[in-house]
Amino acid sequence: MKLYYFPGSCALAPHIVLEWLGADFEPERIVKGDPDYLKINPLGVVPAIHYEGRLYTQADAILHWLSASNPDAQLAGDSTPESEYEINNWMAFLTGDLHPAFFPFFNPQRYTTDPEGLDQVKAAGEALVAKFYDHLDAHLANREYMVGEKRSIVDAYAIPMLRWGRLLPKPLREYPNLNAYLERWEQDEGVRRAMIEQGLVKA
Ligand SMILES: N[C@@H](CCC(=O)N[C@@H](CS)C(=O)NCC(=O)O)C(=O)O
Repeated sequence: MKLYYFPGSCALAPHIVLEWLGADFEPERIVKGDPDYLKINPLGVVPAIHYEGRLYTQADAILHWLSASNPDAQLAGDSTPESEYEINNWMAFLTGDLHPAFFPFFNPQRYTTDPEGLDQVKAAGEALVAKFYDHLDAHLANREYMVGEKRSIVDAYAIPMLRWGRLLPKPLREYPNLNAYLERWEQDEGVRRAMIEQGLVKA
């Protein structure tokens, strides 16, 4: 199994889950726009996993697939309709609302043809992230996990989404619950192994 990633990207989420599962896999670092990678994944984005002749893409689908392939680990709730809803609800929020809210900040040139307008696009992205961070910060008050009482694929995906917050002008510590949650998870053994492998922290 090969995991394609850019360091610190949303591919950190499946990387963490693979570490939690103790999976036998090889992380492969990609350079954005690499023509060889475009032959493998024409969209050029990560994460992607190559396994038994097939390419698996889309973080949400990959995380559910990893969890379903390793049911004993119970990384996607307890299979009740209520827990399924909670997992899917938060995955949709993180992958469909929060992640894209960062795009205008990271890649403002994709959102305007006016070179003078780049700062305004970035500011609009920051405002959107702030709205979603407020929502998450309220959710995480007095909670150890994003969903229920044990770790799940939602925690794995929340971690890179909160690490990105450190790149924004507004300090992450202004969201006390997000900051505490992230600092706690960054001490987790599997999370640390994934971050070390991606070169994000020192061993
Ligand atoms: N919908 C995709 C989005 C993947 C995505 O945008 N990944 C980012 C890294 S976090 C990426 O590869 N960006 C490179 C680019 O947009 O060129 C998913 O959830 O997997």
